[in-house]
Amino acid sequence: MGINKPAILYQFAGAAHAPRIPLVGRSAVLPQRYPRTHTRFPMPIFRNASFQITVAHLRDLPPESVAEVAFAGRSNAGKSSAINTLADHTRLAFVSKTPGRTQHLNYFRLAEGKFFVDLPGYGFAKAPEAVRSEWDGLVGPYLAGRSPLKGVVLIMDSRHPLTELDIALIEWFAPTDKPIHILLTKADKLTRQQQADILREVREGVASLGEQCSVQLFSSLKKTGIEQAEQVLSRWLDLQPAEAVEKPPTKRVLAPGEKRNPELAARLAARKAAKAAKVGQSAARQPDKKKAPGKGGTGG
Ligand SMILES: Nc1nc2c(ncn2[C@@H]2O[C@H](COP(=O)(O)OP(=O)(O)OP(=O)(O)O)[C@@H](O)[C@H]2O)c(=O)[nH]1
Ligand SMILES: [Mg+2]
Repeated sequence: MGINKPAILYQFAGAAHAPRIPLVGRSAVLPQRYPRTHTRFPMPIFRNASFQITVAHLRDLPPESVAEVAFAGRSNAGKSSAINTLADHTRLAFVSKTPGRTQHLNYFRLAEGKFFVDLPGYGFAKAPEAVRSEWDGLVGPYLAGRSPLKGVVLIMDSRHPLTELDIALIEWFAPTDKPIHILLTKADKLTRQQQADILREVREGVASLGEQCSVQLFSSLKKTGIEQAEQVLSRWLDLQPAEAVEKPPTKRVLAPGEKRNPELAARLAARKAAKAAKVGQSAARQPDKKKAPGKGGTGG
């Protein structure tokens, strides 16, 4: 089997005491085909996410956090991509084709005291000893003992779900009684039928955990599964859309009786006039534009 023999499995020390989760038949590598895409009309719930801090030692965990959700999973499964997708950002969390790039705990602030935490991946056999021991000293104790941690989003490549290490992580985290939400990501690489099969298979695989563990399909590439994930995570974080939207207003509203600075008012009026003139010009040009052959467009 193509699974890296778990070089870091020993880190899940509690695994032996936890109930074993039956792993039902796993599919081999599946052929690539793209499913229908969906358009997203997002709630702005995680869209104000901003990078907060990288944590390399437990003592540096942000004390102001009241609620956080950690993204765990194998190296290269798509954790950082999922954070970017949920935040509707292309480069918030660092995404790489090279496994093992996220090596510390990266905190992304969503609202006052609320965070997403991007964790280093596990199962990367080539990671240097120092990186692997970080799991021991940092990620393991963090997952087991961090009180603001509300739950774990476990990211799995939907073509290779529930690897030995994923199961070890579930068994190790389950005794905390905190919820686990599995994102079967890269779903764009499966057909609709394969997606349905994998979803059923993984649900059956974790059924013994009952409501503590939920499962869904996801694709950062095709932006699917976002609303479903948003619903779960905003509930965990007790985060309302209004709370997440903290952007300062772009226009300053004048106080009652306050007069606009005359110089600024003149500049604004000039800008408005220039804009109106530009719109008028382009409207006048429009009939000619229609007749011209389109450059690389769909018309002919
Ligand atoms: N097709 C497809 N590719 C994806 C998707 N999500 C992530 N990828 C790709 O998978 C690779 C790894 O993605 P990352 O988000 O960096 O994975 P990670 O789990 O954060 O990896 P580490 O930080 O190394 O543990 C990148 O090349 C991504 O572009 C997806 O939904 N569909
Ligand atoms: Mg990453």
